[in-house]
Formats: sequence, C-alpha cells, structure tokens
Amino acid sequence: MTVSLVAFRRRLIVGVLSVVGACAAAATQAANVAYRALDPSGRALDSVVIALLPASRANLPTPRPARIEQVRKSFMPQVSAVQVGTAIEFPNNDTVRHHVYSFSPAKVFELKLYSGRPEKPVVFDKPGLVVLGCNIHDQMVAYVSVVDTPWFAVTGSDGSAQIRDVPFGDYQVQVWHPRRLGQPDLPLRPLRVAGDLSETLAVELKP
Ligand SMILES: [Cu+2]
Repeated sequence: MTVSLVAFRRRLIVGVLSVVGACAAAATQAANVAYRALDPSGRALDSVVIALLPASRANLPTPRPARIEQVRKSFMPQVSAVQVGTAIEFPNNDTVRHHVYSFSPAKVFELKLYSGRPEKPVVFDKPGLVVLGCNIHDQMVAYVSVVDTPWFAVTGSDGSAQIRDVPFGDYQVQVWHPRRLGQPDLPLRPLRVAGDLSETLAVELKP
C-alpha cells in the first residue's frame, strides 16, 4: 500500500512536471518580427501598416479596444491598424464639436456632431481600409486598416516597427501605406516565423 502510494505520488509529480514543461515550451514558441520600411528612394518610411495573416486561424486572441482621439482638429493617430472586431472609441478632446464619419465599404458609420466622449465605441467588424473624416473640418482625415489578425504594427518616424509575440508558423505579410490609397493592394508575401526576424521592406509608392 505504502509503495503504491509513493509510486502514485511519483507519477503525479512527473505528470505535473511534464505539464509545466509543455507550457514553458508553448510559451517560447513565439518570436519578435522587426521591420524597417523604406520608400522607393531608400529613406525611412513612416505610417506603413504591416500585418501578419496567420495560415492557422485557431485560437486567435480576441481584439483589444482601441482609441482614436480628436486633438487640435486632427485625428490621433492618423494611421492605425486594428484587428477585425475591434471596438474603437472616438473621444473629442477639442472645445469645438466634431462629426466623425466614414463612407468606406469596410465600415460605414457616423457619430453626429458631438463633444466629449460618444456613448458607445464603434465596432470595426470587416477587414479593409476605412477612411475617417469630419463633416465640419474637411482637413481632418485618418486611416484605419482593419486586419484579420492580432499581429500587426505601424512604422514610426524612423521607419521601424516591431510585431511582438508572434507564434511560430506560416504567415502572409500584408502591407499598406496612405500613399497607396486608391491603388491595388500590394501582393501578399509569405513569411515563416521560426525565431526572431529582422526584415527590410521596400514599399512601392507613386512619386
Ligand atoms: Cu471636426
């Protein structure tokens, strides 16, 4: 009886250890993908949206809420990417009222003339590009790239972007930039993630 209890405990401990081991292994099966985007003349290019579309869509994390503010009659940020299904808040930090709208097929909506915080966020439920405007201030414009993945980034003023914790696997890389508005989508490029990567991306733009 004592012997079998010891054996049982041993099996239990070995079992627990192997589960811990499996979790540790699963947690390490992800990598960081770093990008440096260049324009056709080889200069660092900001505002490039880079999204890694996974071959396997199992167990995708749910989208986190996002926010696009209105500050000094501008949208902040002016270029952003969100996962399909993201609820975006549009707080107005100005003393003037704004009337935010989109006619883009990926999301048609309007937030009629308001100040402060609208009652509800707007859920961006389809992939595609959404151009935001304000009915009152014609110069206000922003771009939201709604992507079907939780792994994306937008390049900063130095042309760099980091996509963190990308699970190992196969992806299609989707790229967009505001200067490509109205042009055909750039072809998707395959990417295999099996460790940290550092990629340079030459973005085709019209002069
Ligand atoms: Cu406005």
